[in-house]
Amino acid sequence: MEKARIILALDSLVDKEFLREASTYVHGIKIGLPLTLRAGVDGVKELVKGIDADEVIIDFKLADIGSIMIKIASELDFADSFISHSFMGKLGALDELKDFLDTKEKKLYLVGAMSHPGWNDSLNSYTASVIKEVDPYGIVAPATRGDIISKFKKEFPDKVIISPGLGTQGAKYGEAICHGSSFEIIGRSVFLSSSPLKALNEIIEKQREEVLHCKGTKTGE
Ligand code: BMP
Repeated sequence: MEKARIILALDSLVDKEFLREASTYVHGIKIGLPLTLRAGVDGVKELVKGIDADEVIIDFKLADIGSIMIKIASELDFADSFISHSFMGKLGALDELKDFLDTKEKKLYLVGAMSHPGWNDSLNSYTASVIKEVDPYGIVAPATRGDIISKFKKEFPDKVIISPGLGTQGAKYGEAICHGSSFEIIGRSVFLSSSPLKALNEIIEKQREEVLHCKGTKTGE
């Protein structure tokens, strides 16, 4: 069966057996700083070893000068992709990180806009200008505000958009895909459940139904 358009957000320790099975249903997993601080880099490496994810994304939201971001990424060479903020700009920061990741054949995602209520959408024209200059592989845009996803998709039709903010943060499963995202990022709605695999399967079903429903009406392809 085709994998669900989901990236599991791992922000706390999870059971390896659960992850092994869950990874067969979803596109990718996203490793947060809280998990890495708890498990250590070797612990995270061990956790993801042998799982079936197509993409392992490190989400430390890098936000520093280039050489420091490169140092951090170098310590995590088991990952396929890295998420960085975009507000630092290109010269001396994101240009260096992007070049480094390109040489390692790894992907860079830049945060276009965040999902929480306090994000100021007037920053988005600036983040979009940085995204244009840096030309990352993908963009993080909020499931909580579908119109913002649509704007980024319109401006960057070839970029992979990944979107957090579903379930616990309020957005409906499938809604981000319907607005143009490639993958929905989901964490607590799975991991805080007493039965994470059951929760994940229910979410996958809800996402499929919503995307089926919006196909042809928005950008649910
Ligand atoms: P949850 O489904 O538990 O709300 O997790 C969302 C995940 O997406 C977290 O790992 C968080 O760091 C990340 N995230 C977010 O919630 N909002 C953003 O704007 C950007 C993120 O990366």
